[in-house]
Amino acid sequence: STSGNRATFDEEKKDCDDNTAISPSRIQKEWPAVHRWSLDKLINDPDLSERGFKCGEDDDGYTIRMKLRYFIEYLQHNKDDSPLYIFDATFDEDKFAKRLLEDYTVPDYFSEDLFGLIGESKRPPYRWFLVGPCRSGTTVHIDPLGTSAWNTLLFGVKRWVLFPPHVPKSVVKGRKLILPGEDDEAIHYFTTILPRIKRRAATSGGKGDYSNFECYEFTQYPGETVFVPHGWWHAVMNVTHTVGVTQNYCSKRNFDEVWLQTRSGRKKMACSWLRKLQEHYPDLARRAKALNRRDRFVMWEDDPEAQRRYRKKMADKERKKREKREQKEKERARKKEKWGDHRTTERRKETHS
Ligand SMILES: O=C(O)CCC(=O)C(=O)O
Ligand SMILES: [Fe+2]
Repeated sequence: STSGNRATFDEEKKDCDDNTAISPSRIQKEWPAVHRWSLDKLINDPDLSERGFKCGEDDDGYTIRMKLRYFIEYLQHNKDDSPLYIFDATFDEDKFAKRLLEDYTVPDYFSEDLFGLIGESKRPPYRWFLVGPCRSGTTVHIDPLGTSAWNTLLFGVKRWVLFPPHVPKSVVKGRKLILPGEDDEAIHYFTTILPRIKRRAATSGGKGDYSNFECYEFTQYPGETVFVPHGWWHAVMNVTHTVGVTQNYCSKRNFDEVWLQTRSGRKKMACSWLRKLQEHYPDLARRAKALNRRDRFVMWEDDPEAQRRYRKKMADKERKKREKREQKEKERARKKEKWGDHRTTERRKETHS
């Protein structure tokens, strides 16, 4: 993180109220969330303020949670270049935090939800409660499993950029435009890398990787919903503190793409999904099977070799996890032996006496 980002960011903030290209529609006026999801209300919300929400991962990929009350304090006081961001997909499993589900409803446009056939506990994560401090963001990516998404902002301001699927990964990532030692945080992407990408696109004469280059930049305000079509690259930066919600979904329109990615990305789940589709949407099950025939794709349950590989992979994963845990415990024990259990308290006592 370079402090240069901060300066550029403050500059950007001044002129980000243009509203170009894709104009999000104002459709969420009746949600209770409109009144409940301001920072002032959230910090005093009896159902939410004491609940832990996922706001990051440690170096080993373990979830970091923080009580909402503490996170909002952190958000208001931190000076981090790229702050933590609440991105929580399991609030519905908490007896109190699941109240959030009463605060909004899925917009009519996006009501079809074919993964819903699979059941809450088995389906891939699909809805996130988002609380983003100013300057936090999401680096450029495509959403998983061919899903499309809607993203509604209730509080604050977000800056977006979208690239159509035909723009190559190396271009959207700015691969050849990043200098050694530059970081890959969202704020740096918006302030530095994206302008370089656009400059390069403008000077490349529409040749090579930059042929048909397109990107759409716009600013999202409270009450507005952004639609992210499947396969589109996108990045987001929180221009102010923000609160929002996003859901990913599979509908008839993106079914083919979702099927192709799910059958190989979630092999076991794809089998039970196909059975459910067969029951409730026979036309889609036919489409899935036709795609399998076209590609000579063999489903997991018909493929003993894949099952063996899968079991081995899971066993390896489990073993690695166990080893890591044991390693951590050893380290902890070693530190305890070296410093004792209450080093800081003891020292404080000494200085006071
Ligand atoms: O609101 C954001 O930060 C973007 C979220 C997003 O793109 C995602 O969840 O995939
Ligand atoms: Fe996304």
